[in-house]
Amino acid sequence: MEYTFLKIADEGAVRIMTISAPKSLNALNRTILEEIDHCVSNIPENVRVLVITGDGEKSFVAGADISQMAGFNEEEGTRFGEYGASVFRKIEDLPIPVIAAINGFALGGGCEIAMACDIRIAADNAVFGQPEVKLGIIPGFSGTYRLAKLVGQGMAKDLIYTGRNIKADEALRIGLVNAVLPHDEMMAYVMKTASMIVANAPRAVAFAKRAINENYDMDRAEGLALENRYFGACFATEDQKEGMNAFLNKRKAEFQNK
Ligand code: CO8
Repeated sequence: MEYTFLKIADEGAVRIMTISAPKSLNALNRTILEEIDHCVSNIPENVRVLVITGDGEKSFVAGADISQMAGFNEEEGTRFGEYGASVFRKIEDLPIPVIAAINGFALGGGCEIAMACDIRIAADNAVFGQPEVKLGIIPGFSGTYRLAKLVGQGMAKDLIYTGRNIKADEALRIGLVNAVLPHDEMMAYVMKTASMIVANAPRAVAFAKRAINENYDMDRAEGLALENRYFGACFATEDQKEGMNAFLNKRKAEFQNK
């Protein structure tokens, strides 16, 4: 599929998906969501990490497209929210890690797509916020759920009720992002993080992601039992044999994703 609003680039086993709608600071309209949906539904097997970023110097994603939402009635609003949330859920459920490379504004739906990623790395000019109540709506792409999970209910309520923006250093302090880098060093750090993941056993990384995601809403007994099942499943992989064999023979492991 030819994309109008996405630029796709592969660097080794890392796929970089750049959201590109410069006129609206990469705001998400229905077509962009459909393109993201298509992209994440068609990740080739050799890709081990997906990086999501925004085009330009200034903005990651400035939210959902307000001009498109302005005329919605209740049913259309519900459907748009449902669709966006389902696309973000696909990102969260990808079997490979997804890194958000946040190069500027991450507001509303922009903060929400970043929160659906596994790891968030921000440039020092990044600005985060859930300003929806200023527009008469609430975070509708799963923001009330994921923000509260990530930074705690108290801070999520503060950010969502006030609609205030926060800078990258505060986002780091409250645990919304993993790291903050000078703008021109951010992508190198993202790629270094991605390459560290790529060097590891793909099945083990995938099992770890599933265990963390799936035990999120479980109680301790269920969560630990789930982890134990994935742990056991690792021993049915060739990569476990290779990884341990390589360690014992003091050589670098050559993982086959098997
Ligand atoms: N939607 C549409 N257009 C946008 C958006 C947006 N979210 N953000 C920026 N733009 C457009 C501006 O309208 C402007 O267009 P034009 O040049 O034609 O006037 C262009 O991008 C550049 O923007 P500014 O001139 O405003 O640039 P500034 O540097 O002055 O300001 C800001 C940058 C602070 C990012 C500012 O543009 C802004 O506040 N944008 C809106 C941010 C926002 O409120 N985001 C949340 C949107 S709501 C949302 O995401 C809900 C998600 C859940 C949806 C559920 C569905 C029901």
